[in-house]
Amino acid sequence: LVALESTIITHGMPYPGNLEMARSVETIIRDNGAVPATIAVIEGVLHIGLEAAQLEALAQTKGAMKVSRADMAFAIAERRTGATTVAATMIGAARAGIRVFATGGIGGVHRGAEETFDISADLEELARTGVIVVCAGAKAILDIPKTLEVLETRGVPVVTYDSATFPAFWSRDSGLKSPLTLNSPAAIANFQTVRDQLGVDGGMLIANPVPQADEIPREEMEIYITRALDNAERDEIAGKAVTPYLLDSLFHLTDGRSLKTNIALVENNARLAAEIAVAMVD
Ligand code: PSU
Ligand code: MN
Repeated sequence: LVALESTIITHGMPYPGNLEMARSVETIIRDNGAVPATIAVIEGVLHIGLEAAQLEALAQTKGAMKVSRADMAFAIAERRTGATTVAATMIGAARAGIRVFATGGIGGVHRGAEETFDISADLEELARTGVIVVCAGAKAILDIPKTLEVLETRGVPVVTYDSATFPAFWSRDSGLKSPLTLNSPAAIANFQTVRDQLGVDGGMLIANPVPQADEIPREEMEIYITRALDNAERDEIAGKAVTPYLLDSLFHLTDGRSLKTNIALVENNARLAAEIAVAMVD
């Protein structure tokens, strides 16, 4: 089984690209011998795996909550519809016994966190919940060095797949050395087995660089990121609205071009996550 998050569908990409992505990652996971389970709270019920019609409705819904550890139970208790972030999806996956999860980018330490204290609950969840999260690194809207520092402090292994440098979402290289590197799904599965044997709990982050053909160079993205951050400051965006605001700004600033890369990298992560899930039961 491979878990998939739903905030990326409701708050991370515009319709209909979001639905196209949500469907294609499920197909890719099946084609690679695993079973996809998109996780979301729908009218107060935590779903581990969505029917086609539910996925389609979620992709078009405007009012879904963005739920994380703090408010996932609130959404259930109040019979609300909530899309799960990386943190909340990890909680749902662990509860269902799913050990591998594919997404695009994780939340992290925001630029300026020394003033705002804006650090994603995803990092804390990685420290405590035993799920392997496959992502394409962290977006440069974040402070990537500080994000890696927090992961190290909290004991989260950061493993880049087949590369010595940590990727930065749209770009293959953040300019930072990856703490760890492994070159096969079997080696990742084996690493997890040894962690289990040692009694080291908590999650692990697998960073999978975007395929070269789909990459947008770092210097080019930086121009748009600076503008998106300026807009967020001007509009006094804070709290859980920050990440969705920045993602939406970037889609507009790049004229939708970043969406193509975003879909390609999630698909790439779905493939690797399925391979890891298969290797873990071998
Ligand atoms: N980063 C992305 N795309 C996303 C997200 C982050 O590149 O869709 C979403 C994920 O669901 C992630 C959440 O868990 O945003 C983090 O939000 P916050 O920074 O508010 O913790
Ligand atoms: Mn935040």
